[in-house]
Formats: sequence, structure tokens, C-alpha cells
Amino acid sequence: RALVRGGGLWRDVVVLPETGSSNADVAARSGEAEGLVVVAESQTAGRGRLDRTWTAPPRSGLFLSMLLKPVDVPVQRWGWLPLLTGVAAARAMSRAGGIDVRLKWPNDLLVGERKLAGILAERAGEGVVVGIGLNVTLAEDELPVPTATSLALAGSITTDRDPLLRALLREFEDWYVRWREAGGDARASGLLAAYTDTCATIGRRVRVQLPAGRTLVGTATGIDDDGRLVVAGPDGPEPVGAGDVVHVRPA
Ligand code: BT5
Repeated sequence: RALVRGGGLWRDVVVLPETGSSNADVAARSGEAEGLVVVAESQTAGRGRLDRTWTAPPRSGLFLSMLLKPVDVPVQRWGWLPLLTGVAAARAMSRAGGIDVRLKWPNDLLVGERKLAGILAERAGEGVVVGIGLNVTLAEDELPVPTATSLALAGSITTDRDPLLRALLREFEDWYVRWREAGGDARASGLLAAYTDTCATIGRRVRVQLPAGRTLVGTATGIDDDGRLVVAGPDGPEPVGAGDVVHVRPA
């Protein structure tokens, strides 16, 4: 609780030595007011998108989930929440760690081409649980997948979880309040510009794997009002929502 001072959003920050999935823990308490945060020191059954898993050795990273209820923002625009989280996390890692992080739409934090962190947003009750898994101390021979990296490997000036967590929660709150006060308008809140600045996907040729085996190839031209990636394909611009995307690869 002493981790966050001054701000109004964070109501309760619970630190668990070990849990299955912090997203599941917060979802189980989704009837509560927003601003609940569960931080897991170790996580044994971390979830990714589409039944994938988030793997991490004990105490090797920052694993946390936040309960959010932006009830005054139209639900379509909630698609911006994982993107907002990415912007906040990238800025926090830059401020606290001095490292340069890029965002891969919809939910990855990259250092170079390698994945430093992943974000998972799930609806729960009348709110959303947003989880972040960030590799902190992992050495090269501890990486769960060869495409991963960690703050330590990226040369972060700190690998202490407390200052990283504090920077993350503070940065998130700033962006969240700004976005909410703008009624979820990404452009008016400055979020669209911040996201576009940090995004490694926009401007690239991409191959988007959609459900039912469909593939869309084209140029990623931007993000729309609802947080969808706009891909200029053979049939013109097409918005794709995070929920419909299996993966996005360079084309
Ligand atoms: C994600 O899914 O990247 C979202 C991960 C969210 C994890 C957090 S931890 C706290 C909270 N509680 C939870 O239960 N979950 C959240 P996705 O885009 O589906 O990526 C999953 C894929 O990333 C896997 O299939 C692997 O290829 C790769 N991966 C797994 N663990 C990784 C790691 N530690 N570092 C880098 N890549 C990893």
C-alpha cells in the first residue's frame, strides 16, 4: 500500500508471493471498485491471449493485474486499454530503466525485435482486468522462448521490482485519467500520438492472421478510434480488432 502515494486511482495493491494467474485473481474480485492491483512475485499458470501461456521462472519478473471500470467511456473505445497500458509501460521502462521500448500492436513490448513484456486485457463483470507480464532478471539461458528478452539483458539501469512497479502504476494512472477525462477519445487525450510515436507496427507491411484461417496482407496505416489496427489491404483499409487477431507478422 505504501507503494503508491498521492494518486487517486490505486485503491488496494496486494502482493502475493505466489499465485496461478494474477488476472484470474483480480477477475474473481471484479465486483469491487476499480483500482485493485494484484502483484504476483511468482506466477505458476500465467495466461496469454487465445489460450496461450505466459511462462516465467519464479521471481524473474513483474506480474501484475489491475481492475478498471471506465464506465463513462463507450465500450467500443475500451479497445484502447491494452494500448494505453503499453504506452504507460514503455514510458515507465524508459524513465526507470533508461531503455528504449517499442510497442507491437496489439499487446507486446519489444526491445529490438524481442519481446520484453506482454499485456492481456480481459472483460470481467462490468469492468476489465488488464494484466502485464514483464521479464526483469532473466538471463539468456533462462528465456522461456528464444524471441524473449528481459530488462537485465536490455541493459536496464535497475532490475529492482519496486521502482519499476511504482513508475508503471504512476505512468498508467496519468494516461488513464487523461484518456477517461477525454471520454475515451484517443486523439484528444494525446494517447493516439504517444502510441503512434512508440509503435513499431504502424507504417510496416504486415501479415495478419485472422480466425478461420483468413490472412490479411497489407500496410498498417494507423489505429482507429476503437484501438483497432487499420490495414490497407487489397480491398482497401480494413480495421482489425485485437480480439480477432491470432498474430501479426512482418510481410
Ligand atoms: C501475452 O499473450 O503476451 C500476454 C501475457 C500477459 C501475462 C500477464 S502476467 C500477469 C497477468 N496474469 C496472467 O495470467 N496474465 C497476465 P500473447 O500475445 O498470447 O503471447 C503469449 C506468447 O508469448 C506465448 O505463446 C510465447 O510464445 C510468448 N511468451 C511466453 N512467455 C514469455 C515470456 N516470459 N517472455 C516473452 N515471450 C513469452
